[in-house]
Amino acid sequence: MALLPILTAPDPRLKKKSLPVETVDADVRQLMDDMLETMYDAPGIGLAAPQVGALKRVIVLDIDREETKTGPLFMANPEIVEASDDDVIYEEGCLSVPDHYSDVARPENVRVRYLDRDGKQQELACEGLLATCVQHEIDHLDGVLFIDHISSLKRNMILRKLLKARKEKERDEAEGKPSAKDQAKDPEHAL
Ligand code: GNR
Ligand code: NI
Repeated sequence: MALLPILTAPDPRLKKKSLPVETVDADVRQLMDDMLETMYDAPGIGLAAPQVGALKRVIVLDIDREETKTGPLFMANPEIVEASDDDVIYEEGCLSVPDHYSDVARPENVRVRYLDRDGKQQELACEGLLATCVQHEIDHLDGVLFIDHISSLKRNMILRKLLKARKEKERDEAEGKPSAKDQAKDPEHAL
């Protein structure tokens, strides 16, 4: 198992369409396991392969809610085969759009068909946060981020702030300052 670096917007790899997996082989399973570890570490409730620079149609999810305790889900080539007419609005975030959140409307319930970690075809009826998250992850496989669902004014403001934050982080690192994330993990800097 390994932690993989998560790409952040703007990055051309996050805008690309990912390719279907031919077979769920040992390499794909390794990618799934590394993605799950990376997602738990972040922490997040879903992760798509392009977010770690692998342009393959692979996603992992784990929604830890009373209503939807699914345990970890591994999906290759996920497809929405049915969607409800009714939409629901959730405030979404994304590990590739750190520190920004926006309301996004999506179908409330979806049925997803995919290959599981053993390469077996499965279908899963998704509702609540799981339905939102699986659609957010499949969007990543098509080069779409949640900010592509909001106004261009708000999207451009977020992208501008992300670029500024990246430049400040690069400058701090060049000066040898530790990242905020490393500082948070350092017991010297704990409360
Ligand atoms: O951790 C995540 N939380 C989340 C909250 C609301 C809607 C979607 C998500 S997915 C996100 C992790 C992520 O970026 N997955 O691609
Ligand atoms: Ni995301």
